[in-house]
Amino acid sequence: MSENPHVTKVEFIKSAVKVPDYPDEGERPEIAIAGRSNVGKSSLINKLCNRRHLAKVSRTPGRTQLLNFFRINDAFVLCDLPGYGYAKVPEEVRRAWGPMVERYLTQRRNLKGLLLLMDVRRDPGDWEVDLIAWCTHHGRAIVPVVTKVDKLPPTRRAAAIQRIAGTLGLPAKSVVGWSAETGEGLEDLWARVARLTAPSA
Ligand SMILES: Nc1nc2c(ncn2[C@@H]2O[C@H](COP(=O)(O)OP(=O)(O)OP(=O)(O)O)[C@@H](O)[C@H]2O)c(=O)[nH]1
Ligand SMILES: [Mg+2]
Repeated sequence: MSENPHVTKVEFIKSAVKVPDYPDEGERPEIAIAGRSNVGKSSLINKLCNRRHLAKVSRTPGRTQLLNFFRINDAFVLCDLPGYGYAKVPEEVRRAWGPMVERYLTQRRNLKGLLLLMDVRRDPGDWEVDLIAWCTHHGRAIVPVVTKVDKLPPTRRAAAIQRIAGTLGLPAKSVVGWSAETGEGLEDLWARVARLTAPSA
């Protein structure tokens, strides 16, 4: 894998479900990675951190079922959230998703914002729109990230991103176009992460 000059140190901290089990990272800023199942959350963490197998990637949607915490450069924390909306996980797991993630989003004190991942080939639905509204209401910053742009020919990417931004009611330039396959969007994403985790943010 090519060098990523932004990353000097990456540590898996722990997995957790309940609030008392979250790692105590004090004031260290944290960013959560949210999105539908299979959208590429774990792949984004791996690419962002320049590690192949840090977060578990799977062709089988619903692989990540816990909150997974990673400490980056001793400076900030990434939290890989379980994917929303995968039908084939057991009913009790599916029912637990909402409360687990909602507790995290409302109670995690050092959470600075969310990367909201959406597949470039899909229209965002109510879930994404509701999550953005919820974050706005609760004062959590959102960075919209359109994933798997390598799946579309370059000539169709801008229009797809424009359409997704339009559905969300956001300016197209607020959306990061991303590919974990090619690394497209890496600099843009790092700039957003740096801004969110800056001491004054
Ligand atoms: N072509 C392409 N495939 C991708 C990209 N990102 C992820 N994938 C593939 O999409 C599948 C799902 O990726 P994951 O990173 O496991 O997705 P996830 O959102 O963490 O999934 P859950 O944990 O199940 O919610 C895997 O087969 C990845 O290789 C991308 O940018 N481009
Ligand atoms: Mg995952």
